[in-house]
Amino acid sequence: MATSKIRVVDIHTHMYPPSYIKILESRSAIPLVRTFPQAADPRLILLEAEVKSLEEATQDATAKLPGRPLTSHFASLAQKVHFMDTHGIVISVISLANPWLDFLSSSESGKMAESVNEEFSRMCSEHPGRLFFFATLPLTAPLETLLAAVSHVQGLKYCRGIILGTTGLGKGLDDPALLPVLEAVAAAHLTVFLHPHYGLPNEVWGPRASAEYGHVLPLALGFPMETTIAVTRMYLAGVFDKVRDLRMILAHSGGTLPFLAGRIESCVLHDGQLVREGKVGKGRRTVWEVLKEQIYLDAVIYSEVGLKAAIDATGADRLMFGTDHPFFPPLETDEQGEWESVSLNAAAVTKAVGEGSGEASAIMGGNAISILRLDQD
Ligand code: 5CU
Repeated sequence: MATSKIRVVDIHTHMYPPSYIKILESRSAIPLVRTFPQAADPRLILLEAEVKSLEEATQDATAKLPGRPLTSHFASLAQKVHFMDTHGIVISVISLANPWLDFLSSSESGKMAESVNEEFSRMCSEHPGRLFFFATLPLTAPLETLLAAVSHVQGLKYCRGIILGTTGLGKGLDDPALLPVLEAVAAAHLTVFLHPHYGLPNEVWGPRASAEYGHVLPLALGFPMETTIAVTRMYLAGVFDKVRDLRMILAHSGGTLPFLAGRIESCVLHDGQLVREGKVGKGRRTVWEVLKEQIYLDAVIYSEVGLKAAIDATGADRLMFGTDHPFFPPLETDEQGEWESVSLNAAAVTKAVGEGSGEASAIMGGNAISILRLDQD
């Protein structure tokens, strides 16, 4: 990456620690890891959209392989550091990848969260100053366990926030039962990194998708729409007003929020029910205001067009570079070399705000260092 003198920080970068991979290997429903005689690497199968091809490959050894190869990039810390060094990344804020602990029973998730968070903490301590992490919460556990998990991760030296999916306790992020958790997270000064996993229902993609369109529809459209819907529900439920100290980084530059915020605003203003119920009166913070006051966006959008919309929506001082490593590896060049998915995001920043500009330096690392306190141990 052409980023001389800039301290590059990657805030969107995942891992599955070995203990988590073990659980996936033992499972028969997604998420799971499965080996196939025709492939060298095991396959990591995560998404609902991959279930059909999993069934087909299980029955027919000539069928296309489901999911994605589970390479060393997913679980090896040495590989993460090699990736950072290859791309000039000085600091990474690592997080467990989707679907986190969502599939564990309420009796299992508390213990697993504790051990995964300790494992991330240990990994960070092996590279002091270079690695920080977003912790994982046991969302299927009882409230008491969840709140204890927030206290636990607050005390972990390298923890700077929590990674959160869109399901919350099972009913979404506008669920009033989730408020005590969001309040505890905000009070602990932990930034939420909101990340999608479930996308949209499979039927939306049509009957040709599984055989012909690869992962494009669920990843390019399902993920961003999921984030957009989750945050809009939070906004409509007044969650941002109820938890004013809540700070959220939205994955993939906020899904489609920067583009759709104006339409959301207009729909609110013109909604008879909301107006009748007094929800559109004086004192209401607009979506735009919430975006500028409580939301940060990552810069994982791969083009300057999307990035400019993100900058317009929240301000260049609220955007943070990310790679989405270990997802989107190069398919035709060496995985140990430079990744095109990374250079696309870096180039988008340069094209949007100008090479060597103060804004470029802020987005590529400066913002993350100050927002996530990465210059403090
Ligand atoms: O390629 C994928 O499926 C994914 C995923 O599951 N999670 C993610 O963060 N990026 C890509």
